[in-house]
Amino acid sequence: MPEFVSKVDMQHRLFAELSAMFGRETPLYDRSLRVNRRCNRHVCDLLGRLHAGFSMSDRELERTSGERHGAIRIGRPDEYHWVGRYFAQFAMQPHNFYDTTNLGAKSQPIIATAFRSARDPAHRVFVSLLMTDSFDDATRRRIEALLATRQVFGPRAKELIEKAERQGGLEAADAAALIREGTERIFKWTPRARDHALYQQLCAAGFKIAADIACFRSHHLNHLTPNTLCMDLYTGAMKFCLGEINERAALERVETALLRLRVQADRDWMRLHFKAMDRAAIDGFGAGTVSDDQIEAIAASLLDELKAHEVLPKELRHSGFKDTTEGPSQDTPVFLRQDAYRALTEAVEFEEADGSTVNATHTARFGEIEQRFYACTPEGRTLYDQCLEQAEAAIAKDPGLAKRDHAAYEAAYASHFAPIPKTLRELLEHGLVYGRYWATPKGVAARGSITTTDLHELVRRGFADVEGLRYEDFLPVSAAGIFASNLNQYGTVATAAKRPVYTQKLLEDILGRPIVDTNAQYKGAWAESVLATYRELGLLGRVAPDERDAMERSAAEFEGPPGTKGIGALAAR
Ligand code: OOG
Ligand code: NI
Repeated sequence: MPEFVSKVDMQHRLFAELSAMFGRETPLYDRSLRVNRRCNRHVCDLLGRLHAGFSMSDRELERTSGERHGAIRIGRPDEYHWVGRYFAQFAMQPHNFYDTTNLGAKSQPIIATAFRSARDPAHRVFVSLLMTDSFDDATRRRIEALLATRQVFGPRAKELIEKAERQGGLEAADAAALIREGTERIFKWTPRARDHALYQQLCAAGFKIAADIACFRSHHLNHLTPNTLCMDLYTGAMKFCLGEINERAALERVETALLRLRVQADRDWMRLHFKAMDRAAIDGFGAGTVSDDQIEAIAASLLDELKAHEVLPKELRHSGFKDTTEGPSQDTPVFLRQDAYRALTEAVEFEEADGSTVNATHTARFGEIEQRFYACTPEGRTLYDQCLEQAEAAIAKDPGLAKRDHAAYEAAYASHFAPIPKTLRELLEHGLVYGRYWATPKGVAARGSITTTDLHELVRRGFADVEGLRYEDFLPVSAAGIFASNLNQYGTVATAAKRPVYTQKLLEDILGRPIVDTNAQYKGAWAESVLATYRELGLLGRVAPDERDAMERSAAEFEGPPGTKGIGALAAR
């Protein structure tokens, strides 16, 4: 029997190599990783004082910092199909259907899914498909004609994928070759494009997204996004390094971020941010304190390091850092927060049909970063959407505020998220986020004498414990905003005579595989853990039969489609 490489190991290697590739292509990405590393190091210094016993070596920090999400944009359904088969070899399945064609001012002619592992996802890729039928016939024909002449998946990649499907995996040399197909061809940036006239015409008509996809020879990564332990620390640091704010302003932002973190970084925060860390180890940390002076010292030390090593030389060109962070306000730990340095203007050589070349530029690849929080229930999502809509409407009335007075902007933005509670316990008690529950030794010892089945009461009395489920997916509105801001073009209006309606089924047919609905997965993980908790506490018999049935149905669904296992298998760790 041949020895196959584990698909999850292949996934880690693919993303490590994509990260190295992207760093070579884009030096600013590498610098942003270094800035993030310095920020995270200083966060760990603070956490070490706040949680007596916590420490993290540089090596451990590096190991926990490998998580990435990428974004690629595909032009043809058959290419999209191959992308699905490619990622399946890395234990990544399509999760959720995103339709950005109907988001008002932020609409793009794109449908998408995100590939990730169902269980304990490490990396993800947001894969978009350009819907050429949302354009008028003439535009559509030109885009499709150009797309028809490119081949991103070469014979070698297809052969390896077919072999892996046949065998059920790949041996080491083939696995390495499949990863190389990704880093050397499929996701590699090439500064070579085609048909400058079409490029200009598409851009001028407001179809930049189509130009970005159709005129290039590969599915280059648009961005590759690392995680940060503290978004506001990182954005302050990056704005300083890019020369957008002076040292005094930077110090103020960095100190503010650390002061907030001192309050926010409780045990639940630790569980959320260090998902590989042993639960018992986190519970065993003692309560420490961090004085204002110590925070000042940590902030000063970070600024010194940035000044010495990371400030971008004046002559290196960039397009600046965004002024506002996408997602919830800094004090609202739901979904995810994302920010970015703006898309770089890169030299591109267009090859024309007559063999001549045109030197031009293209602006699309940008430098995103994110911080992930708790997964919302449908009720939580509705409340979040309402808050976001109000916040965006208010901010639109004074778009210059964030630049003029960042603190005032933050306060105004946060005020619209006030209806959402700020701690995990409150979020759970209001049914706004999903948790994973388990019985404590104290609870198991009290088995027989416990009478309540109220989960929150069980947690309050120490009979059960809970952690929040981390949000592992994307947000349609943020995603659309990301397209718009990095293309610097809001809203692409469909020009087709009859506006098509796109369905999940359509994308599933293109992929030839089902798309996982992650809401059912989060709910299933919750239900499975609650049932196990009741069972261990001897309370199953007290749960109303219809409630129990519903939970059992959710838990069963959560196993997911064949070949996948739900996130909840984690509960067994
Ligand atoms: C993908 C946009 C979606 C995110 O973080 O929401 C995305 C793209 O720009 O191609 O990456
Ligand atoms: Ni992204």
